[in-house]
Amino acid sequence: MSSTWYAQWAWCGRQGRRTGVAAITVILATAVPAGAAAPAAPAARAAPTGSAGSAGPVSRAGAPSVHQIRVTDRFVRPDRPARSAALTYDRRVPVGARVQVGQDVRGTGMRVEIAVQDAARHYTYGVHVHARPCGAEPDDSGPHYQHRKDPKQPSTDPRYANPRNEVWLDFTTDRHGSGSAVSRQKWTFRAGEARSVVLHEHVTSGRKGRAGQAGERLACVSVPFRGAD
Ligand SMILES: [Cu+2]
Repeated sequence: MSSTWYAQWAWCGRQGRRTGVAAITVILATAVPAGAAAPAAPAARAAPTGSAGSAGPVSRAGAPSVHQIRVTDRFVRPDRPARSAALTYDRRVPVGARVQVGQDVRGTGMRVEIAVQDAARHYTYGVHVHARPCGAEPDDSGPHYQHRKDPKQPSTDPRYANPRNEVWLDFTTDRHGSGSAVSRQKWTFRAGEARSVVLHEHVTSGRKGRAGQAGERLACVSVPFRGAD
């Protein structure tokens, strides 16, 4: 968990109270060609992640481009989907708890992270990237996103349902109900096939026949994850 990531909480808290709506930041990198006339300093400066909808270059000249997505919101009941990208179906993810999901795509790999505040205390959530957006029903988010798809669905085969072939973000909250997790992969999503992050009721199993299972779906965050270019 980088300090930058936590630093954004101050901003996202203010944003959430003021508007009550999803704050989605999509930052599209524009790589500066070698020898370009543009001065190096602005291109090398970090993108402004502290304001919703801001966009700007985040790559240094010559480095692989970086695409960033941030979704920050507060959980609402599933009958109010217009108010938030984050829906909760169960008291173990309280209405009003804050969530931030981020994706950084760099070259052919990516980093996905989640952070929550004001969730249940000392609680372990099983968390994964799912294929479809959140909906009124917990199952609307569909199956887990898999890099190599298991021909047998639902997938409980640990050769497919594992944290290298799927994005798992299990975490345990502290005494304040805060928690976070990071997943790094050497691949990126297929465009349009990864649409949400689901919080389940317990830690994710890795056992054969139960691999990838983490119990009931307690809450869901819709995220417009980027696919490969
Ligand atoms: Cu899941």
